Amino acid sequence: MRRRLPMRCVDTKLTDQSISEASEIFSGSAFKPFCTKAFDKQQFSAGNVDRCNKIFLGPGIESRQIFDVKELETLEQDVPEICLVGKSNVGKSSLINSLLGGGQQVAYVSKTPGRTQSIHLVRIKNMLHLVDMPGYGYAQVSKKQKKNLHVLIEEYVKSRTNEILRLVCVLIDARRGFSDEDIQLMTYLDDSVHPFVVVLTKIDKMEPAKLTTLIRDLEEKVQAHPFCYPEIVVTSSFAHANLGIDRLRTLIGCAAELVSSGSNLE
Ligand SMILES: Nc1nc2c(ncn2[C@@H]2O[C@H](COP(=O)(O)OP(=O)(O)OP(=O)(O)O)[C@@H](O)[C@H]2O)c(=O)[nH]1
Ligand SMILES: [Mg+2]
Repeated sequence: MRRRLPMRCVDTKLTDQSISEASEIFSGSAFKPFCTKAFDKQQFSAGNVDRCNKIFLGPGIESRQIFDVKELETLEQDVPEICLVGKSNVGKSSLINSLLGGGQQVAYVSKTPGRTQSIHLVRIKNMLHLVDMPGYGYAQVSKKQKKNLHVLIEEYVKSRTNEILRLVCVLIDARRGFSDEDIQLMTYLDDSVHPFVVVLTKIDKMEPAKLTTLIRDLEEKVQAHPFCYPEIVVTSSFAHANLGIDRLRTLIGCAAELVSSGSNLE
């Protein structure tokens, strides 16, 4: 099984203690320890935010394109990966540029939906890979192209253990909410035991009252997904507004274990 479980259970015998430990693992609270741990308030301490900002900013950024499922085998698996997925035009490439400080267009941003047709791998200081996936749900592409996009995303996720792929960011346009394809993808991530987080984009286009209602609604909906983090991350990459960018950098840093996420680990 790909999900990380406490190793101490492997070689214990059927004592009261081992039975109790085993029931704890399979009970609700321990079922998604990794997901809940990432929302420990301690992780957003000023020190952690500062450390994570430093990881994303400055030199040491390399990028490369992957055009074919077969090329997936050639992807280095020496550093943790964080992948960004979502509908076409939701703002995946813009968010990557914002995470990297917004000073350069590392990921290609376009007004034309469906522009990113390949996997774009961004290597940060030999510590982390950000993976920009092609967007799904664009009506103007052929059925065959649509299928190929889904195959590419699923093959990528399937090829990654969650030791490597630490977190999938499912981007949702704040003005649109969940589409059927988003839900389908989230169900796929649950089934393939990959932790994910819902990241709202373009919140600069939303009225604050509507945003609050939307967040409440989405937080209720994600409860049906055992591998989804319970908190929605809200962002804007618009005109260097950089809303939520520090928080997302910190969440990514913790999921990739580049900084500690627990109060007792620091
Ligand atoms: N107002 C606003 N516009 C944004 C934001 N993020 C992205 N955009 C705009 O949305 C459009 C699409 O952005 P991209 O980053 O290329 O979106 P994408 O998800 O990578 O698109 P594909 O690669 O085609 O799937 C561009 O015109 C961006 O300028 C945001 O936070 N606020
Ligand atoms: Mg893109």
